[in-house]
Amino acid sequence: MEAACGNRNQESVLKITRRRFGQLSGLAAGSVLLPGRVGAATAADVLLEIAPYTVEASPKHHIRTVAYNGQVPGPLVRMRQGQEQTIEIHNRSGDPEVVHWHGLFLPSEIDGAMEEGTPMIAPGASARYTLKPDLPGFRWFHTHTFAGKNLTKAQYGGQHGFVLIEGRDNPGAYDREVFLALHDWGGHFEGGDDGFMNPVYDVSTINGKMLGFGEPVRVKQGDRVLLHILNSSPTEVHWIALSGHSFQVVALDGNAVAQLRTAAMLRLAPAERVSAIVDMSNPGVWVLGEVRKHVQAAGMGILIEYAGAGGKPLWTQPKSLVWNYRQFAAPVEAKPAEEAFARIELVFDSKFQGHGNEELWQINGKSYPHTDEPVLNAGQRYRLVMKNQSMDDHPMHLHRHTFEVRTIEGADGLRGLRKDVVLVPAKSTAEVEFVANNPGRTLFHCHQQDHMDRGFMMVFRYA
Ligand SMILES: [Cu+2]
Repeated sequence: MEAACGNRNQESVLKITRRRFGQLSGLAAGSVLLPGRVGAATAADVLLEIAPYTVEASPKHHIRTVAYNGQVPGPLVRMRQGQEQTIEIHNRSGDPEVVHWHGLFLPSEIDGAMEEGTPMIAPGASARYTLKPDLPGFRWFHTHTFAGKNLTKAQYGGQHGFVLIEGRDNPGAYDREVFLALHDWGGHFEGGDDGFMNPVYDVSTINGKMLGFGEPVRVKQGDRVLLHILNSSPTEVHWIALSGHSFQVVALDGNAVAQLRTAAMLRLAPAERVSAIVDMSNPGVWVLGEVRKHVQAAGMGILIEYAGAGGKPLWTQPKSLVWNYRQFAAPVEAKPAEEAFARIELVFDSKFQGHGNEELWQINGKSYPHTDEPVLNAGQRYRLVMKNQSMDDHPMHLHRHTFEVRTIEGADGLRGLRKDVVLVPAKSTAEVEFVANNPGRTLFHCHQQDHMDRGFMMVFRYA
């Protein structure tokens, strides 16, 4: 099994010595392996340095941002289930920072959201803690700060990286893994048809590079490649296709799907992950990229190049956008019995504050920090009934827990669709269930940065 990013830097990969399993390994372009303090009695397993960095998306597109370990995306962090990791974070940026471990089940004090009680790391300061990863799968880490009107800060910037938690057994039915992060840059607010202000972007990248400017993903005929795709965009849903190929989706948000399905394209809302196997059985040079032409034209694409193939990269424009969650849910005969649950009703809406003004987002008529704090009883199963009365789709994220999607996109009674982010379509109701199995303050929010900044957050607390 070999891990790589599309634009990997061969030399930096060779320099990596995995002194022990689970150590930070950086595999993206220009990756730097920062050893623990040399000579220190206990070197950290994962060392993150937050510092200013310039992303060279193309020779003409240099983006000044803040990143982890001098690379975008940040280093690939591999951990093993149940094996304790020491994390050390140095903040060499000019702003207080916090690192959220998205999809892990950590104590609130280190989960990485100040709303849960994780301390911010002041400029020039460091943090050090240990964590024990549970449940294998494709997770990620990212900043969890406020951007407001500054569309270079928080998730608009370069602070995101992959986490892969390896299970005790690895089925290994693939030849190699490739990690891809979708991102949008250079945003500014523009008034939409609805009168609301929405961010629009100049540049879109995969692993920090615009289409044609990164290293291709190099494959051989007959390879089975496991793609781990993360949408780290601050606000945008993305649609991804690989011309000449299809995706066998094996996991959503790192959790194995109940039903393996082959898809012509993938849809990823902000913070969602899709893991999919691609059979490399169609030699050539192909584009993996955004299906919508204007987004691909802004740079969101990467080349998949077969050994020995040459010529112009090929892209076939799909005619329509196709995706639904329910195809990956359990087949009817495999559904487990229903369990008792308590309902938590949540109504999402926005408060229009006049043309050209940012709207305020509300849950049950209140904006964070004034939102309700529902109290959870440990061990109880809860159903979040999310009634989205707004005109926007929202990628809703629950920290520190996995939920099961039960109702979405008009489909009811779904089982086996386990996620930590779900895109709730406009003017619809979605329902998810989770077991309150991780006491501590738990943030629930829309993952769209401008929406969370405008109050679309609430905290659950345990009795
Ligand atoms: Cu939202």
